[in-house]
Amino acid sequence: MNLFATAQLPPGVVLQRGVARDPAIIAALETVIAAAPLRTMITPRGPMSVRMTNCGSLGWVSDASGYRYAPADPATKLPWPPIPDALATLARRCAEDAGFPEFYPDACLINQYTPGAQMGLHQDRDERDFAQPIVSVSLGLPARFTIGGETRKHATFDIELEHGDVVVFGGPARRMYHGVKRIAPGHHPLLGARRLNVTFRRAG
Ligand code: MD6
Ligand code: FE
Repeated sequence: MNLFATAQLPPGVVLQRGVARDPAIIAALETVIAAAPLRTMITPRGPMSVRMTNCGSLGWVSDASGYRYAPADPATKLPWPPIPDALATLARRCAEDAGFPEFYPDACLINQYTPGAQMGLHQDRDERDFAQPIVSVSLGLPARFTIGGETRKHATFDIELEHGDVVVFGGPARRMYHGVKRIAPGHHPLLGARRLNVTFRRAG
């Protein structure tokens, strides 16, 4: 772990650099994407630039009426694929190392960014229990991840997330606004011109 970087982060944000570099993680994600393909989700404010899918008993979905967790893929009406063991184990270990033992995610959101894609400043607040952390894995192209405070007006700062980095958002960080700046063009040896972000949540 990078203690210098970690020391500057707000309380509840734990950065674990390079802990998710095992290629088995990408292989597991590809099985999920094969069963539940990435798709553009619509929000009440328009289409997202990021393509998304899910695994787990609940998945994050959005349409023109708003967003929510749902047990089935709206595209097929089938349950989302299960969270592969390699991914659930990674998430549980990272949460434990950040001070959150017994993290058993039931929702795993996979976001695919290509150059130019971004994610606006948001809070994740549709999960039932904010005492449970969110574990976020970054793969492929690097990203500037913006962290603010509990209101939109709060000052923000950016951290650079690279392939294999994990961020655990827990405790006071759980309600902080955050987002991802436009991904710059580039090529990653394993993922090409894309970034995958995988967030593990206890939603239900
Ligand atoms: C991303 N991440 O890194 C978007 N949310 O592409 C998130 O929105 C996020 O990294 C909650 C907790 C950690 C995160
Ligand atoms: Fe988020």
